[in-house]
Amino acid sequence: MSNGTDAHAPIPTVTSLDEIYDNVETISAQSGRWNNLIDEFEKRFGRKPTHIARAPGRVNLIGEHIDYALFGVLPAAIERDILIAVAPSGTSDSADATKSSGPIQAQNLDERFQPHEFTAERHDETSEWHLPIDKTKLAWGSYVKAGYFGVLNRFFHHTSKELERPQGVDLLVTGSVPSGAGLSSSAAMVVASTLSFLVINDKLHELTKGNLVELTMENEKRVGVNSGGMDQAASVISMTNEALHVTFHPNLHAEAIALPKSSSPDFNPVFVIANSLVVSDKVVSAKTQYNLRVVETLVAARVLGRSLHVQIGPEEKPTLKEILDRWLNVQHGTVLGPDDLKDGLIRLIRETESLKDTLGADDGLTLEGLIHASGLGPREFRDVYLSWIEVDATHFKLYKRAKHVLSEALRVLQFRDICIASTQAAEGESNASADTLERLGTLMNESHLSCAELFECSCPELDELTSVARGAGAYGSRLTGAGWGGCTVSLVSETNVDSFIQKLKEAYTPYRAMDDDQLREVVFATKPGGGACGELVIQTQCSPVIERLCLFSVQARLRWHAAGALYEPALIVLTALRIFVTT
Ligand code: NG1
Repeated sequence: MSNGTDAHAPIPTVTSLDEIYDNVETISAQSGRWNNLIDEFEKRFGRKPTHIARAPGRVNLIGEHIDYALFGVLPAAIERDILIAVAPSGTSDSADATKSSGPIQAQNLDERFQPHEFTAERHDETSEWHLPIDKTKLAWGSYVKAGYFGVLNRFFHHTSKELERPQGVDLLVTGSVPSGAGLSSSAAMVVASTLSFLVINDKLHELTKGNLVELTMENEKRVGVNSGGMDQAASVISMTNEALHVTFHPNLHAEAIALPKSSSPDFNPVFVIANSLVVSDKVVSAKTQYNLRVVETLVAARVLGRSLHVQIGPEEKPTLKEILDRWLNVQHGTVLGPDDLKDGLIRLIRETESLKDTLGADDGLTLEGLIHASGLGPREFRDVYLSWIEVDATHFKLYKRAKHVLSEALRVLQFRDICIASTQAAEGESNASADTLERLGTLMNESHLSCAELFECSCPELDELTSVARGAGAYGSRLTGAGWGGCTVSLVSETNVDSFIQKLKEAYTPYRAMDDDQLREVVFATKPGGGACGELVIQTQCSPVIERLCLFSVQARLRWHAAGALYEPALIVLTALRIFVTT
């Protein structure tokens, strides 16, 4: 993470829902879910949870498949989240306690997801923990294991201290982020499970937010996808009502970007998420889709760099951003400012066009052609580019992938500029106009086209849904997340949100037979801004269920004060949301 204060801030804990959700309606809507989780936990495990970990999903507004090329992206956390209620169940008293962790019992409120029970093993006190994860099929328990594995090997490795044995844990999960929909349910699951194991083993205070992003990125790779880091950063470092410009090179850094607003609902932008209902399973299809794109963009970077006489060591696999920096002679560790980055990208896109044939033009290069273009020998090439990742392809489309990545990186910066200018023009109070919305929408449409035609990560349903959305009045519409299914995000004026959703229902065939509740599950507007809500307001206006949670948190605080620094076991909510970031 960057050296800004954001990277070094501790992971926050909160004790009431008003510290997470910013308006009474949301607190009211969410409290039933939280209370139900607590009650169900007690029914299943015979005691109350000691903590609840929360991690939100995210919508990526623009910047698709460029995080692993180390270019900046612009996601925002959404209200939908993963909650995990947890309580320790102790360590085993058996003689083998140093060789196996306490047992983990993981259950899910959704009956479709079977319970998982596992322990981690190690050869002796100083060896690595062993916790097999099946990468060939999608199992929700794998994400829990991935979080656990990371915590074990980071905090319980090479230790022989009696007290440092990992606790057994009972946990119960509930989630409102649809899976396989590009809203990052997997990262939310890994972040929440990592937080759960950290807090139960009293390790939370040993990590900063930056450490947590890095740890959860590593953890998620254990499930089999070489993800870039956008999702974990968005889930951990997010602020209500703002997007994040997350950059990855030379350090992970997050900048809060206020989204344009207008006092007139006609020009007040709202982002509407719509699920195509095509489930894209990133893990299962990784070798022909996601992981293949990771390899294609890395090899494209080498071939482009080589042609531009950039120095690349034989064992290195630099990303496109690193090649750009070297080509522009940016000093190691120096951050290229947004304007210089834009100029550099424009020049590199031009070079990519002139090197179209070397990069395999539209049809791509065979493996032989690829190795030849890389300038490496066959064995070296396999060692560097194929030994750590499984891919399956006859042709590798370097030109199309590089062109998408570079042009998408440029669009992110242009989108950021429009948001910033719209706030600055009105001296702190954003005043969006039709022109602001049109310009943002155009960038979103261009992004979708590039994903569909150059990066080939769309599908017919996503193309149809984005086109229906434009016809229904959206300024712009694009797929969000990895693609090949999942969700779209559309920019709509506040005035038109209801009619927009109604038009989608009429025009997108899978929505036609849905009733209102079903439709709300698959098409929803991201929350518009709302002021923070004080505790008193919640207590006087809320229903009995909310009161229970609020009172509980108040008692917890009183106990805190009464007991000085000694905090009695009580409900603490751990949240990845509402973390301060540098602007
Ligand atoms: P989804 O599939 O939406 O969670 C994935 C990656 C991101 C990013 C996007 C494409 C994971 C966990 N996330 O997001 O890092 O590369 O695809 O922009 O693999």
